[in-house]
Amino acid sequence: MPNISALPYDYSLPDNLSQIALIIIDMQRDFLEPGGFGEILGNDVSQLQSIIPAVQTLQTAFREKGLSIIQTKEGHSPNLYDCPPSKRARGNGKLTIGDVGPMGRILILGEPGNEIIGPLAPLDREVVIAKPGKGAFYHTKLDKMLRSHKITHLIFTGVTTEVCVQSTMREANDRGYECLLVEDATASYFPTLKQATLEMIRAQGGIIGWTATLKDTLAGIHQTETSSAPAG
Ligand code: TIU
Repeated sequence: MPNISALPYDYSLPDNLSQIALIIIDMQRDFLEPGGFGEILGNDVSQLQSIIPAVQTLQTAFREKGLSIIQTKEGHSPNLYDCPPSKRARGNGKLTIGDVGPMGRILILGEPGNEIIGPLAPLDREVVIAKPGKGAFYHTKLDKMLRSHKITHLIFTGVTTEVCVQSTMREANDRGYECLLVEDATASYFPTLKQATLEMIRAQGGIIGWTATLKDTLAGIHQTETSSAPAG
């Protein structure tokens, strides 16, 4: 069985690569560009931009091999029915979710700020899951979609490592998916929190999953071939 060299030990890939999916979490303008929700929360968004080439490299590799790619974006309905008041109150800033900011209404589906950044724009046939929570399984059809395509292995990338990426990985791990986080394809506004998250994921024998470098992930993916149609 092909492996990815990972921590805390090798990550076993399925014999049929159609059972894996690349999960790209929330690479949307709201978090990566000035004027978005990330900056409104007081963060330096340039911290996140360094991973764009690594995520692009994986996106290209998965496209070339015909493998599933699923992107997520955090966003709410314009009438905010899916945004609890407690979430709107977070950040304690002048502007919050639903208010008008420099890129349209903040964290609202369909607004300019809610688009996936240009370099990672999905193809028409690729899936983008809109999620109202930090975790991508909360109030979405992600689990049903993955199971209907017999996907068992999830390769995680995106932002931010300790918030939406970690929340989603924990949800996926509890649902029985084999989860690997690509270390140089995930970022936080706080490098120390990213490092802590990588360590807590792979602690205790991989209690949440595995972490691996981009180079080792690509080497593992290229070891084997796929044989059936992907989800995205
Ligand atoms: N604020 C922060 O670090 N993250 C979020 O609000 N959402 C995601 O992580 N996508």
